[in-house]
Amino acid sequence: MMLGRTLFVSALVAASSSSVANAFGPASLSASTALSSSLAPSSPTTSLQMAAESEVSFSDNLDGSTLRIGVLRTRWNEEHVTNLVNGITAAVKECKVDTESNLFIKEVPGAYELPYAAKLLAMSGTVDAIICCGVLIKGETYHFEYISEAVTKGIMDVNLSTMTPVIYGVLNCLDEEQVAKRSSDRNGGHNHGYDWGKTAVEMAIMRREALSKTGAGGGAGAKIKELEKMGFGVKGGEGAGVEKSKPGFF
Ligand code: RBF
Repeated sequence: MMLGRTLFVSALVAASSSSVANAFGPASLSASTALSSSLAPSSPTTSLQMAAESEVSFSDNLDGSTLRIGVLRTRWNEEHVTNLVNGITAAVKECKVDTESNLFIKEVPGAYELPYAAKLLAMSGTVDAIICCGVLIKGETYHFEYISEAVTKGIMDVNLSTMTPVIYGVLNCLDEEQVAKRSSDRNGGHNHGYDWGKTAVEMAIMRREALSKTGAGGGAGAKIKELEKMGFGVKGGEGAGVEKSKPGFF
């Protein structure tokens, strides 16, 4: 499984680090071929190993020096979420994101509020990718199931309706011990925030490449340009406000 995923990610990174024409052209076919190999049966893994190891690898050459990244984080489960945000910050820093001026971090009360805040931030057109970061822990009632499902669907909706990559940085765990293993590198755990930071940079680069692709058919680039006219993404769109240099809300 790990090898398959690694192949898939390598194929994507190879495609995105080559020319724009390749990134969303025929080269992406080889990525989908690699994906099918990632569905091959895997050897059993213990939950401790799964927590401790990242199951995904990233290119060492992700260049985020011109990217603006938004992080929306909950106050629920504050300590764990802060650890995750620290992981995100370390990862984007490694990718040369200017964390002083190009990393926007905003709190919301709980995970249920994340999709709404993500939509506002995406519509502001001031960020290239968003990470929604929170922790849901199962309690005695059905709240966990309802919130978890709504948030998961809500975040995907914002991805597709705004064409802004919104990274799913929400842990859904049965207890605090499971959270601790996934939000910190301590005690054999792995901070998944680190992977979410790298994912945000990789997807923001992919979006930039799609945006710069022009010509007949247009693909994702044309779709994004259509959204800009409607006021999503500030650059030059009708109904768009003053262009902002800093990432943030309206
Ligand atoms: N928000 C979280 O981010 N994580 C949780 O584990 C969590 N558990 C909740 C459990 C209950 C019983 C309730 C009422 C709310 C919980 N929330 C949690 C808050 C939720 O995401 C949201 O902020 C509130 O429901 C207000 O919309």
